[in-house]
Amino acid sequence: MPQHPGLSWQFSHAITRTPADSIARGLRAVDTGNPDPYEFRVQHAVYVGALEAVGMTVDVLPALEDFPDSCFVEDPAFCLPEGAILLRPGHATRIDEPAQIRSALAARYNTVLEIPGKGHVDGGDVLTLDDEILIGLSARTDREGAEAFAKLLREWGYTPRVAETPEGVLHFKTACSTLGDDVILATKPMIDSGFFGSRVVVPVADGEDYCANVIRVNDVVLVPEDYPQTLANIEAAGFKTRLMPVSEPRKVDGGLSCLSLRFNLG
Ligand code: CIR
Repeated sequence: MPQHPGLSWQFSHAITRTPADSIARGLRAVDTGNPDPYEFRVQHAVYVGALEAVGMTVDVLPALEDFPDSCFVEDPAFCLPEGAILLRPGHATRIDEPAQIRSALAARYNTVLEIPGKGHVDGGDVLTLDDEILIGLSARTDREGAEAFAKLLREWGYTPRVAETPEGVLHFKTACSTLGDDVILATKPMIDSGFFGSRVVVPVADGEDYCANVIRVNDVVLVPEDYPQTLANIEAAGFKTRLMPVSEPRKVDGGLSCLSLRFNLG
């Protein structure tokens, strides 16, 4: 029985940040060439347009040259209807990003908290479901951060659960996404992990792992282009889709969820 139906996909607002020229030296696990900042900004504008097309108000923050990965605004904060929580990203070059996004959150929320202590959490490791919030331990999110974050979520009446992100996966949500209440898109290792219990799991096709990161926004699922089999699986599960160009964010391990903070102010 969902406790918060629509929590993971019904949104009124989003915050994004324009990619800086410095995105060309953004972090990546495997070097397939630098993203082109101009082309990245074109793809970012398409993404913002897609969020607006489903009825969301989108705040587009200015580029921050001193923070190459700062267009991935999902990582420094987490948003719920009750308020926003500033996180503590786990990579040294990103640790000051929460301070850079605080005022944009304060413009939309009366309540902006910080996770206490010294632990680390990247927003990319947090999967919101209708009945619980999964926090994946990863190279970026440690046990201390996950537990401190979980405590705040409990105080707001949510049910957090700490899980292990599969080996070699950057973020928990690199390998799975929510498609709807009780419906998840996930790679095979994620499915095999048993994290998702009795929920419906739509599989990511073999060889299409990047396509595990999609976003359901109101009545549409935004899906990276070039992954036809996974697209077909999502559509066969009954979801309306819209394809997004992602060649540039992909070069720096960024997916569609990473490019926005999405929230519902009613
Ligand atoms: C990083 O490694 O931090 C960025 N290049 C990519 C961040 C992707 N964010 C996410 O999955 N939430």
